[in-house]
Amino acid sequence: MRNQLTEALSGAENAVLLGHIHPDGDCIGASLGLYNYLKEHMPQISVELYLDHPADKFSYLASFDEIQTTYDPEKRFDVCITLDASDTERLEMFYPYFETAGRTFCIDHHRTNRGFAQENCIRPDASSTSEVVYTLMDENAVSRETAECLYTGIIHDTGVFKYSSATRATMEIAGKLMEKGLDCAKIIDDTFYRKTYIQNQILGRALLESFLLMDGRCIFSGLRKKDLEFYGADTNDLDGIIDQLRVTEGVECAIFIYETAIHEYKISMRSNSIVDVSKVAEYFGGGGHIRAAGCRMSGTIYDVLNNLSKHIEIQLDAHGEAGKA
Ligand SMILES: [Mn+2]
Repeated sequence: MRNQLTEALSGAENAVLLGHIHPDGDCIGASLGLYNYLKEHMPQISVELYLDHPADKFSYLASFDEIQTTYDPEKRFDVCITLDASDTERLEMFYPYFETAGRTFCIDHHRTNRGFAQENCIRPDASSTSEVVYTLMDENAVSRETAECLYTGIIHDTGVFKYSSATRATMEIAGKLMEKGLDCAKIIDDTFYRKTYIQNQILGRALLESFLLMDGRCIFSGLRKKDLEFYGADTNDLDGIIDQLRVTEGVECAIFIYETAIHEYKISMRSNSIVDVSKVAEYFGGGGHIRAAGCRMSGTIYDVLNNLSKHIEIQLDAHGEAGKA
């Protein structure tokens, strides 16, 4: 089968797979899925996968132990494949592998991705990069191990098939992956719903600290570095906070921010039906999707909140005006 993937790898002796900084379930699932697939079906190519601190809860995925986490300046690769990274900055410390590779191929589903590689397979209508990766594979050649990786990725980027990004195509692919013999209920519980004690504590703290604004149409919560330190939480422990904020009754838009260094914040935004949060994130140098996006900002918690809320309010007001017309 010839497609963009086999074209990109033709004649290569070695290849490197890269994801984005703070890799999420989709990034880890898509890159490990492709890694396993290439090892199984293109053994003539030596493949390496580099990710920044993948969370241990994904250690049940095949070849998780083979993920490399530190950059080696001595290494050069014939081909570099990036997965789930919307721009080259998201490759962070592994960017030099991309820069020095003989050929580059980008596989992604972020709307804001401008196609930064020589070859690009960017499908903004796909639920996840894991879904895109599946379409580049020979269906019959997908092993149970590879299927488990891709299924995990789809689960994570669709909030267990709940977000509007989960289409009929997503469900059909997930169905084909299930048929490879996956214990889907266990995957969903273990990687999506199970929380450590610390994660429950920090979730509780974030909910206690939250407050409503814009007549209850927006909810905001912010955690400082010292809050994370108090609970012994790291950034991997913050998954799911934004989703709980989003389902607050009456809320259209949720914002969750946490401090990464003094007066430096990482921002996550979600919306339900009106606000295009990717526009807001892009304005501040970030990116994402209409209903889920993020960026980084500096200042105090209140500077960040004021700057974001201006942009959100404009969209809410414009929607209100359009409704009256
Ligand atoms: Mn993704």
